[in-house]
Amino acid sequence: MMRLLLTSILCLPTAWAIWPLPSTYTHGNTTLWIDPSIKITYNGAGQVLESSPVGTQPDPHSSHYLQKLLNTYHSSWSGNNSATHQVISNAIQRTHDTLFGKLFVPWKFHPRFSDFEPDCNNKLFVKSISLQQNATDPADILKPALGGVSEAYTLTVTESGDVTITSSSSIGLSYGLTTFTQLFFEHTDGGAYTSLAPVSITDAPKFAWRGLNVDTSRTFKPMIDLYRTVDALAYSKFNRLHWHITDSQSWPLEIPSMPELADKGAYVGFQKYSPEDVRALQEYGSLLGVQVVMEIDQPGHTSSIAFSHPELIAAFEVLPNWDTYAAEPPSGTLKLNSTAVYEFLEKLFDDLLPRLKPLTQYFHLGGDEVNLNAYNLDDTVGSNSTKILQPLMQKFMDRNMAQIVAANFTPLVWEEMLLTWNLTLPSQTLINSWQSDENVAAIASKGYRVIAGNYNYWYLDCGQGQWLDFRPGASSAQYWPYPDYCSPRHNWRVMYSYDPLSGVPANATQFVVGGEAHIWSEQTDAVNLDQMVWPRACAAGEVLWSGAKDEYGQNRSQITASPRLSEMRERLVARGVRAEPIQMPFCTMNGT
Ligand code: CP6
Repeated sequence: MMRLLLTSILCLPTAWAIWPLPSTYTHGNTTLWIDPSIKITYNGAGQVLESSPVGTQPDPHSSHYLQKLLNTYHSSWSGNNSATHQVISNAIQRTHDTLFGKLFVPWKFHPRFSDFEPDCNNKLFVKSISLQQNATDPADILKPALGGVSEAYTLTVTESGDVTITSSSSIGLSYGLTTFTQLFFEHTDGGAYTSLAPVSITDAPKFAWRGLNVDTSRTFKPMIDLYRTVDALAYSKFNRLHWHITDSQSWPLEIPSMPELADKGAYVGFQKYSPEDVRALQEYGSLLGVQVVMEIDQPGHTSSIAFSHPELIAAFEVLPNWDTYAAEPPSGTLKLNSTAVYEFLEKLFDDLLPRLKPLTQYFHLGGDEVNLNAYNLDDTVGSNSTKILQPLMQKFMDRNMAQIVAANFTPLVWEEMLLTWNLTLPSQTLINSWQSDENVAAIASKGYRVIAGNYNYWYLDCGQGQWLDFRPGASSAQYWPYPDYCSPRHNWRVMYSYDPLSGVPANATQFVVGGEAHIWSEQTDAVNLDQMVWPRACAAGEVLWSGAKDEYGQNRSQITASPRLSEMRERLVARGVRAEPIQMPFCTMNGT
């Protein structure tokens, strides 16, 4: 008896495979099936939408699937005040695709040879799925967070098959549908079922800002890969794509008023992002609740500008001691006291900001890793003294900030601008922290809103790596070959154990608006992007949605998280994201 009990506990198949974990939930063990003829109805804003019938689904692993989605989504985009309806109708279509597309619902991990599947006789089907928006803000897709529209939702599934999702926002309803799809598994005899009815979920995010920072300068990412990343972000309930679009190594961003920037700065002619590409990604993200926040990093991390405007850059490609002047080769920084630089930035932002504005209220001005020594070689400064540089940096950022704020954006900067350079910044500035928990606490204690993402936990490309160079006498500063950037990588457990609130005084936690995982891309391009990001980013995603602590105030259990994350990984793979496994099916099937 004891043995039986123990076996049944140890071998308990994962009953609950929702990722991220909802705030509160209960479920039973009644089986419900779902059929492609199911109608999803929406009755918000005095209008009724109904789901369309399902067509043939292409293979999710081919780019045709995403292409099909993109066509649907882009053709339905209008950007006007029916945006709420666009979000809902796309969410409905997506739910159909997810539940009934080929292999879009994975089979359930289960103890081997166990009788784990419900029998197929007398199937009880989901009868109705009703989306109820209890208040309507037509602009709700633009501000799903930070004092805007709520992302909270409720989901109930009755034992007899009536499903109700409620929210005050379209994105909330969309999240409810996402959660709903995660109740289902594919039966080996065909069809999709859940064995969890009745279900009752009340859910809302812990943090308003849940982001992934993607670097497209070190390596270029084709648009299709960015779309897929946004899709996976939305499915994991992230709401920000921080697009670190330019850096020292390449400038892939087309600026119509200065075409030379990308003509000379992109690695190659076809590795560019056009204004239409940028807009299309914003639109795609908006429909899924993922706001695209663009960063033009400066004044450091800008040497790619020198390919077209050498007169604006100091300390460009100083060989072989680039590391005296920059964090990474090639060195090069915008001159700090130059009218030409000011005019360049003004022209750049005048071109870019009005185009971004309709679909985001944020703009990231960079400000990380500025090396004082570079200004020894800057003919407009000629010094590395903080006393001389600090006021110049204040003036530089004041000018930038004035333009950003005048264009009605909320600015973001990396934490060095506040903590290292002691700049006075507009009080609404969001501070992107990366170096330590102490810094998060310091920023919050100063009363600035902070986005956490300690590099010891949430850098997807990095672990406790070291640079080993076996050439006698060689140093990491030697320009070529540039040593392995950073390895090994943090595993999902490390990411899962990070709490953005760690060390933050109780009276300052409200300033921690969320966090970001980062995929710096020295060694990540489209080929390994999915494997590098997924499913480890989901670990950060759950911390940001559900909080790092469980109901007892302890770090969430990795023991219960691992089978759930394994299931989530299968769901990502099923929708065409090449997420890597976190453990053997053997482990998941044995309930560990
Ligand atoms: N690029 C930029 C980077 C990094 C940062 N900014 C970085 C720094 C340290 C590590 C990893 C990445 N590659 N622009 C820091 C914000 Cl360990």
